[in-house]
Amino acid sequence: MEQLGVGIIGVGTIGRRHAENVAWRLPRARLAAVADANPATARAVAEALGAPRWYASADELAADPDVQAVLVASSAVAHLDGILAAARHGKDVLCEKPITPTLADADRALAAVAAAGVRLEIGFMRRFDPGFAEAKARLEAGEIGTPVLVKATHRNPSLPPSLLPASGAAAMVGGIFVDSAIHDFDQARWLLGDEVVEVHAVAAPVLDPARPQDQALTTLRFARGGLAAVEVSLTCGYGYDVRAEIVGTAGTLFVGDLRASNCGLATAAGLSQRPVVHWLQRFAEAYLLEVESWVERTLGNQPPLITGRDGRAALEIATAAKRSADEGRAVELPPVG
Ligand code: ISE
Repeated sequence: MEQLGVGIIGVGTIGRRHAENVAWRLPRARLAAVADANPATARAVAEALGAPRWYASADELAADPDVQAVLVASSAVAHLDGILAAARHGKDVLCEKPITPTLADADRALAAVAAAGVRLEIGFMRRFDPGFAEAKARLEAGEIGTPVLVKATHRNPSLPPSLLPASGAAAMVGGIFVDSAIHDFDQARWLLGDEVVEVHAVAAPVLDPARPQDQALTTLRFARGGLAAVEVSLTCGYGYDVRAEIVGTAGTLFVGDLRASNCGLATAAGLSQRPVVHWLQRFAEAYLLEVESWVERTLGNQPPLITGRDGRAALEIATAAKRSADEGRAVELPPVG
């Protein structure tokens, strides 16, 4: 059976999950190598998962002849380096969101990918979540008439490590919008099949002015008149809560379930169920399906499903939301060429 030799750059939280999926759960892929800025981490993951080689740099991994395709899962500030390394060595690449923290770097990445003639896929895993994928299919089948409004709820129990000052997130210029809300922005764009023309956002570090913004509300207006309302909270405390409603002229589709399983508890004190507490838990199947799709499309020489242009579009919305929140005004986006 033909297998794709996959090299993974960045084997922290999400990169480790991708490496496990490639090593254990995807027969058409093999873990050819891993790289991490922390060599000890790269070595430990390689040894734990049976990867034959490990590296301390993106370029060394991308140069490895057994690495046929590169998965970039490093911190967002290192995504450009990973994409450029893959392009330099002629390797197709799947890059986690955001494509890069800034639009200028996104344009550099897209130019390098185009010049090298390699394929760039962006890791918006929600599109592979069975619930969201069903909603998209039923929406396209006309079950709710014309979709006109998307309402997104996206709550983390606490501030993600990628936004903590110690993580070097100072370079994450978009904060809550580029790191977190970007999923909801891509989701709304994908579900409505339309481009955003206006963004209006408010955000606040509600708990402590010295901390990064941890609450944000964003309104999106689309070219054909559709709207989206996106709520992101990074301090909800109770679990990891991602839900959406897609309102159409003939009905509404609902997506999302906070329950970790269908096991509940009933006592004299009342009813209770355990919530989902982490995005790896909530989107475990989506992450596996996302990489499986990328492996199959790469082996089949097919174009990316979620393109670099999709990645840039979501980043443009997130960047505009950050600007809107900072400047206290709506921000218009240039028409899509
Ligand atoms: C994290 O990087 C993710 O991608 C999660 O889906 C999101 O909920 C979280 O806020 C981000 O930090």
